[in-house]
Amino acid sequence: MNANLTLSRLRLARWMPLKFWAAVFWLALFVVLPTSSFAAQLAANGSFEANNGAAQPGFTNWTIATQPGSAGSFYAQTGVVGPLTSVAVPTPPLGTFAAMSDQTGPGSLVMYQDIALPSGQPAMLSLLLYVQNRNAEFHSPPTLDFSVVPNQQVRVDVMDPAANLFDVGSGVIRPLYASSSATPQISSGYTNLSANLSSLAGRTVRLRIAVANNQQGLNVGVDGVSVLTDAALIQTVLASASGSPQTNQVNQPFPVALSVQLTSSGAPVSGQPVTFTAPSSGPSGTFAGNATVLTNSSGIATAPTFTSNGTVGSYTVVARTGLMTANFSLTNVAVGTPTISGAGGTPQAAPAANPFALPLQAIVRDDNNLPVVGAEVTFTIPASGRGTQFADGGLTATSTTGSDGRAVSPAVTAGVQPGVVTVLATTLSAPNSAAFELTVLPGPPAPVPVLPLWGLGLLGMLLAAFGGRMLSHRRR
Ligand SMILES: [Ca+2]
Repeated sequence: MNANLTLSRLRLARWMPLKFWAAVFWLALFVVLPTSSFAAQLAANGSFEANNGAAQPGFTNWTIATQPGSAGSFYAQTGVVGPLTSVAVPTPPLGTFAAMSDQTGPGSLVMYQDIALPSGQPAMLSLLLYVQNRNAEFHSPPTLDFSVVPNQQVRVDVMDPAANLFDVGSGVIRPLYASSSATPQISSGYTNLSANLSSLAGRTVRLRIAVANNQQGLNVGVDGVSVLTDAALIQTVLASASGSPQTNQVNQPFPVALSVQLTSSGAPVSGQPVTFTAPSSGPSGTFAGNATVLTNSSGIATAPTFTSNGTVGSYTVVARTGLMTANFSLTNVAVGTPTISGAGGTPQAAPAANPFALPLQAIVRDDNNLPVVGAEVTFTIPASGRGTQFADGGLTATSTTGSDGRAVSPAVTAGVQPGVVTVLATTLSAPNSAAFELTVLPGPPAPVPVLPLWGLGLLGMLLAAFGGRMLSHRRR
């Protein structure tokens, strides 16, 4: 990116004679750049949705190789049975298809993709892996040759592309997964496998999934392969989490969905798998569906509806992608406790000094979980709120709930200082508060009314002087 920028600047200096317009271009560049970030996803077709059809071998962007004489391959698996045999397997965790090995006889199968890791940038690999060994045990001789008996193993490796496809020696740059005699015969669904590949920046590496079997069938499912690169992403991904904190009665769906947003240099990252995990015992809850979801075009992954279990107490639900996590603080309270919760307008973002698109909405429920009509709700913007305020300039606003139990705040205007502002809503009968996350983005100020002519002239002079100085610095 820096090299391109410098090139643009040099070209600019050569052919743009008017300093004024040069300065305007500079300003435009400054405004546009943060939103036109380069793609951060290096893995292609990591969800295996582009393939040759259900139960067929072969995927766009992936290469499959088998040792001569092998039975089986990697197939586009969909539904709840194996692609070739009728063995029961989990549904693909992302989209309609997963890549899954299957076979009716011995073989050695490899599926791979070569990935160029940009130099000087972090790189994070994650994928979802499922293993079902139909033999009673694994056998891992130091070879993938299926003519070596017994050989019943699964490997995921980062390889040197120059190495033999079936190598397990010096061609393996980074072993990521290897089955062993201690590996459970059937994994509990798809599990997340992550690795930091930053030390390999500048190299082209080969991600290889390998299966050798000559004892019994061995189904290996792969989905959600992702290699992300970007310093900002690795540090701040999942910086924004909504649906937290939330309080809810036992055995009730939480009113605000749990969602996270992934960004890279301020731009959303789509197609990245995020897994939501609730505690397996004690106060907790259950998701209404698959808790691994892909981020959408806004970089947002939203979990299926989460319903509290019957145990009172506070707990944490974790959203994870690769090596990064975001936490949701949730509390289950007993039936008989009124609650207030956020029901709209969170999270949202607006450029500095601009209005947020949505008002804040809170919903108040009584001890039977029914909406409370006529409750007074107070919305409070913290004094440290970076200048963010309600339309009337105040930091607090009061609204009354309607027939659906909802109270709607007045419009909120973003302050001038970028950052996250947490607004709280409270009501007398409920012991908890509802939180709203508002992000003030750096960006252009609100549209200014047409400047008087003299104002435009002055602005032009300033830009010309400033832009000219920047360009002459560049030329040196
Ligand atoms: Ca998929």
